[in-house]
This record gives sequence, structure tokens and C-alpha cells, in this order.
Amino acid sequence: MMIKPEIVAAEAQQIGAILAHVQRAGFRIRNLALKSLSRAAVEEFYAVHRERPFFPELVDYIASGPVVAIHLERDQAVVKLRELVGATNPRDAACGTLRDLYGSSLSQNAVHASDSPENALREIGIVFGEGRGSGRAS
Ligand code: FUP
Repeated sequence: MMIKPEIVAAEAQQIGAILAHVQRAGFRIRNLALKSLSRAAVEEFYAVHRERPFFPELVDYIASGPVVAIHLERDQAVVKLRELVGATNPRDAACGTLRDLYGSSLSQNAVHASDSPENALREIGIVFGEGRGSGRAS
């Protein structure tokens, strides 16, 4: 999971609320860090969207400031987290989901959640594997 730059930059101090929400849902935090991702790392992270018209804006945005990267664990983690996060566009997100509560627009939708176990491992490698002294995630 990733808490996106608009939340990290906001005065409203919503990082703790989002973490509490996720922990209450039975997720355990395996690793967590504030990260400033390079454009190259963000391009790799969202490589599946490389040909989409919104890709440059997406990369600019995610690289615009620090994110909170979180390696979470629980049974059926991917499915359960995506339920908790809600639809991509906060306008369509079910009531009480993280994007409903904290998202402000399609691009600034508060959080990212991996869409498969394979992508979760790939994304954990990109995010925790890069940056000075961060080391690779276990
Ligand atoms: P999700 O899996 O819900 O994060 O959604 P996608 O993988 O489809 O999209 C990744 C991110 O690209 C979204 F979080 C927001 C951004 N996006 C746009 O900015 N415009 C679009 O039309 C679609 C997605």
C-alpha cells in the first residue's frame, strides 16, 4: 500500500488515521517508510499504464513529494485491502472506504493498493529496494 503525496503533504494529519483504519481491519505492518520516489522508480511502479494518456501526469504527481510506503500482511491481503480502499475514483468509492474518506479526485485518490500478489511483491521491491541506505525489503 502507498499513501500518496497529497495526504502526506496535507495539514490534516491523516496518515495516522489511515494506518489505524488498516490495522483495525486486521493488517499487520511488515515494513513502513516515508519515501521520495524518483521519476524512474514511479515509471517502473506504474509501468502497466505507460501508454495511457494520464501516465505523465501520474508520474509527475507521485514523484512530486514523499509517500508513505507500507508492506502489509494478512490473509487474502490484496482482495481485502482493495475492498478497504474502494474504487479508483473517490466519487465511485463505497461509503467508508479510504478513497471515499480521504480521496479528493481521480488522480489524487489518497492511496494505492496492489492489484495482485505478484504486483505487491514487485512494488515492494521497487519502493523498498531504492533510495539511499534503504536496503531491500525481506
Ligand atoms: P487503482 O488500481 O484503483 O489504483 O487504479 P489504476 O491502476 O487503474 O490507476 C492507477 C492510478 O492512475 C490511479 F490511482 C489514479 C491514476 N489514474 C488517473 O489519473 N486517471 C485515470 O483515468 C485513471 C487512473
